[in-house]
Amino acid sequence: MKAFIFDLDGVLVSTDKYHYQAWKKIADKEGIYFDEKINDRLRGVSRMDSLEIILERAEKQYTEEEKLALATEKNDLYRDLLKNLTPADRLAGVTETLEKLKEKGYLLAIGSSSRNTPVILSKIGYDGYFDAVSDGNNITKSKPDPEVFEKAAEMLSLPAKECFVVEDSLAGIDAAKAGGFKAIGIGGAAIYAKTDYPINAITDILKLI
Ligand code: B16
Ligand code: MG
Repeated sequence: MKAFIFDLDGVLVSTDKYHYQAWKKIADKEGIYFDEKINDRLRGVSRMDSLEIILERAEKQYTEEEKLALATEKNDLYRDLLKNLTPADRLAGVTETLEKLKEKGYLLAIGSSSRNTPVILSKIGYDGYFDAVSDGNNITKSKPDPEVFEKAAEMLSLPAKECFVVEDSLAGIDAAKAGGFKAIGIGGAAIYAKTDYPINAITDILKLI
C-alpha cells in the first residue's frame, strides 16, 4: 500500500457538528422533524442530497428554486460556523498519525464531498499539506459513487488497490469498496459490515502498516 485517502468531515475534523447545527436551524424554521440520528444519514452525502433526506419528513412539496434557496441558506450558516475553526479542531490523534505516515513515505490525500474543503483545510492549518485534494468541487457524483476517491488516486498516479480510504460514513465506505479501495472505518463506519479495517481511534491506523 502506498497511500491514504482521508475523508475530512468526521475523520480529520469535527465539522460534522457544524453541519448538524446548520441543518437543524433550517429544519426547525421549516417545521420539519430532524435529529442526530437522521443527521447520520447525511454524512458524506452532498449538500443537495442531504436536503432531500431532510425533506423526506416535510409536509409540503418544495420547488427546485425553494430547495436551492434552503441549501444556500444552510451553507451560509455553516460557513459562519466554520469561521471559528482553528488547528485545535483537528480530531484527537490526527496530527501525530498524519506526521508518522508522512515519515514512513506514504502519500496522503483528501477525498471529501464538501465544497468547503479548501476553507476548512486552511482554517485547520493544512494548506498545502496533502499530496492531493479531491473534493466536492471536482466531482459530478457524490459518495456512494467512487468518483471522489478515484480522482484522488488519479492525482496521486496510483491504482485504487494501492490506496487505503479512511471514512466515518457508510456512503463513504460504499464508495471506497465500489472503487476497489481498501476501506478503513472509524466512528459509525467501524461497525459497518463492508468495512475492511474497523478502528476505534485514528492512531490505530499506525497498527495496520
Ligand atoms: P458541503 P465529507 C461531507 O463531507 C459531509 O459529511 C456531508 O455532511 C456534507 O453534506 C458534504 O460534505 C457536503 O458538504 O455542503 O460543505 O459542500 O464527510 O465527505 O468530508
Ligand atoms: Mg465524513
